[in-house]
Amino acid sequence: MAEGSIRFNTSYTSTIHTNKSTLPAMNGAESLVRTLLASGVDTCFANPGTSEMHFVAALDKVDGMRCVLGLAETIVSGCADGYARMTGKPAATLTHCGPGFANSIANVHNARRANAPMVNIVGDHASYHRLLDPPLTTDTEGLARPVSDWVRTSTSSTRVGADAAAAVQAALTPPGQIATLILPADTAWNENGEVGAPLPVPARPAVAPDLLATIARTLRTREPAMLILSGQALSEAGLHAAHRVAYVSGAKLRTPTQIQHMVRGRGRVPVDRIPYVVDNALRVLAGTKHVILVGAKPPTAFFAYPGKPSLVSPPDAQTHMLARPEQDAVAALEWLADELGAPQNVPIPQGEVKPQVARGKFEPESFAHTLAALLPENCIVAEDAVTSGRALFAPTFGAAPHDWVQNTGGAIGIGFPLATGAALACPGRKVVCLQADGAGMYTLQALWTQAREKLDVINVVFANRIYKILHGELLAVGAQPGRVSNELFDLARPTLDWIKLADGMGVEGTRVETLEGFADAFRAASRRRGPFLIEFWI
Ligand SMILES: Cc1ncc(C[n+]2csc(CCOP(=O)(O)OP(=O)(O)O)c2C)c(N)n1
Repeated sequence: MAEGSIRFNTSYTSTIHTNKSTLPAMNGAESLVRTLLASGVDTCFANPGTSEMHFVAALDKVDGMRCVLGLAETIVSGCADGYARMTGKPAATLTHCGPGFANSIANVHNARRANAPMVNIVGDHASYHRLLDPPLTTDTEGLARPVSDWVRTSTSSTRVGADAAAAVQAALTPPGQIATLILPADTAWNENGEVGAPLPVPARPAVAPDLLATIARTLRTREPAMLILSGQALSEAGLHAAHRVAYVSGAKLRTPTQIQHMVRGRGRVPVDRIPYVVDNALRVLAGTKHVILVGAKPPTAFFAYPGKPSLVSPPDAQTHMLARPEQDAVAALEWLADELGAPQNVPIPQGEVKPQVARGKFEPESFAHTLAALLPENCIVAEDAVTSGRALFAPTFGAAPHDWVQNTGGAIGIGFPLATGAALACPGRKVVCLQADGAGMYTLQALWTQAREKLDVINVVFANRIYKILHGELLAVGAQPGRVSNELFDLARPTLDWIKLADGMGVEGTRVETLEGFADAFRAASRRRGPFLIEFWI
């Protein structure tokens, strides 16, 4: 499709009729529900309050929206992220006024960093009431703006439908965006609501042929090159095309340190990520003359450290932007592979280490081999494992085929809700949540949603009872450990009991202390349906 052309996404519109003349009069809230459904948004993660009561009543009245309660707003947004990453379409979130939305922000930020489409509906005070400065009054738009690509406050019930349709359009605009629609309560309860017609979604712009030709010329020089693949390039088709390019040109392939969604496992192209630790990242990119970005940003360290570079590519390397995140990276890679004369089918290398259940205490590497041997076919891995996950990526290339979603924005506490949203999006698929304990404490309420919705999730908690990464970061910035840092990084006083925490929210669990114990527990959990938690005491 030509650059800038508009595609109408008919799959979302076929079953819903929006003919005004056939519908009785409705308020703004009902027009909102009907518009969301007409635009293909049929799942709503919610934590409502008084200003959203008309929306809740409209959800009672109109069939078709699956509503899921999250017991904190950051669960709501994390679930919507997991749902969007697995379906490619937005869920709605429903939160209460500025403070409720503010609670959701960390995981809205993570979703934005994953280019996940999301439609946030934020109820607010009625416009005339706001003037009196009641307690929940705040600058709701101001809170929404930094984590949203599109923000609007509806000004009348008649506008709500059209605004909601525009929000869905914004969310679906490539590469996937955050749209936040703020609804003063009177826009929801006033009559004269009108259902908004679904709006066309822009297609991914194509990469300019001249640019592709220039990159083909660069690759033909066979100077050391690395393609950094992100977003659409980590789909089956994207990886296949990138692998062909690498095969004919000798270019290396990597992903950024954080990935939003990647298909992986046996038979899929194994592409490792750029390591988190700066010195290791520098080693991986050393000698590279051409860094070719495919939906990715220039390779930048997570943090600055005294005396270390921020960019981990060599200073003399040339950086080329093959495809921006919103562009059609798959078509660009396919063109490049054909232009370079790559065969259609290039053999996919098998992982060097065979997946195998290891024995003994937890070690990141031996755990990775163990997990690789156990991951069920076609499962979804949701990872927020922090230091316990550092070695997971490469050994699991040899696992059964699976999808991997991960914390992309660095705001910890995404694993449980991401897994919950993914499980809701993909009934019938096992979800494996890999969650560090400190990060897990931010969003453990998602376990309750898993239990309530009977979701098929195996939650693995790495219980090291410490903010382990921060010990390393302290040294990395050149500081020394002391009494206060030890106190601030310690989670052992009192000890968190994950079995009891899970039990209190309706999720059964078991504690393991060895890799063989983990393997037994994981196999048993794989055979049953519904949520389960394995606390790995490490
Ligand atoms: C929202 C948010 N708050 C705080 C931090 C800072 N932070 C980064 S890692 C970390 C501790 C992680 O500990 P844990 O989850 O137990 O993993 P471990 O380091 O033990 O592997 C903290 C507090 C952050 N990244 N995001």
